[in-house]
Amino acid sequence: MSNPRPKPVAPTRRAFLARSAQAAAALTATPVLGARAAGRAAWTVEAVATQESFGDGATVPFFRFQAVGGTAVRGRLPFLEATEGAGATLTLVNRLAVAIRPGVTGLGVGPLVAPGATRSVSFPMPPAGTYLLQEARFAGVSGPLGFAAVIVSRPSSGRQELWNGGPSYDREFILHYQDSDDRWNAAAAAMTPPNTAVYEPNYFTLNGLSYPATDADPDTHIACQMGERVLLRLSNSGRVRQSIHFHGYHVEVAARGNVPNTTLPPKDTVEVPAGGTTDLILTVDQTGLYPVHPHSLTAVTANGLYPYGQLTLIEAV
Ligand SMILES: [Cu+2]
Repeated sequence: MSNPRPKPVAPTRRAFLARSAQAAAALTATPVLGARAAGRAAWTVEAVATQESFGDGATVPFFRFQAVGGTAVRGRLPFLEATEGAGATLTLVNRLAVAIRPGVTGLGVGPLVAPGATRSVSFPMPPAGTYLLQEARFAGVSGPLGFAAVIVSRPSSGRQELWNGGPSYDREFILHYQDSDDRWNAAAAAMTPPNTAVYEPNYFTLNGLSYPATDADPDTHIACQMGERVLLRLSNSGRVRQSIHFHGYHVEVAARGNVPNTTLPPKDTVEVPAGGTTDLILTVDQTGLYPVHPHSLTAVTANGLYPYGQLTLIEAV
């Protein structure tokens, strides 16, 4: 009541769904072997096995999408962006010993990519918003194992706004949350199926990094200035439903799952469901250094040791 917000201007839900359905049909219908870039965006990522070190001294096997060539990154993860409606071509190089399959949340799945193979899939960029590239063959497991990349579809207006006529912003940060049970990772690294009946996550990453590396990376250390509107694109490919807590500020929930929010008031804790996205606007109304972290304290540890994991800081001057 005390915080009137501009009413979001959005496509109707029907129009949004229709356009998403078109994009989904295109993604599944046009896998192209060895294709050249058909449109304005061409991204190449490799699927690789990695060994990652954590603050408790452990080294844990992970499976990652890794950016190749001119593909952008945020932290350890590829970052894929293009304008809505533009043609996008994703090329996946599979360096693993098992076949995998790329998928984009809300759009569909691409072709199976055999071990050692390279395949491309082309699709029109969906309506402006935040999406996830995931590994779809082992859905439900591959996120905790480390596979993820954020895809941002920019509005055709070319403005710094979430969608045409939507909330505007001065700066943007991509914050992707993943939780992992290292027993699952160890099983997968040994080419055996994880015991999916038991999931007790003990390692937690933000853009593939854990604190203090998150705070050292300018893409997760949220530096901003008094008076700015900062867009935070949160997403989650772990299994834990995250409740991200802000010290110092209340944030506006701009959209959840790319559906504009018209009901929730400004909040200091926001939900990011497993497999979901939540776009926030932080209006910088005070200076200082403020933590941002999941409200579940285990997520701010490395196997119980504090403070590591999915902690980062807002630094407002
Ligand atoms: Cu706190």
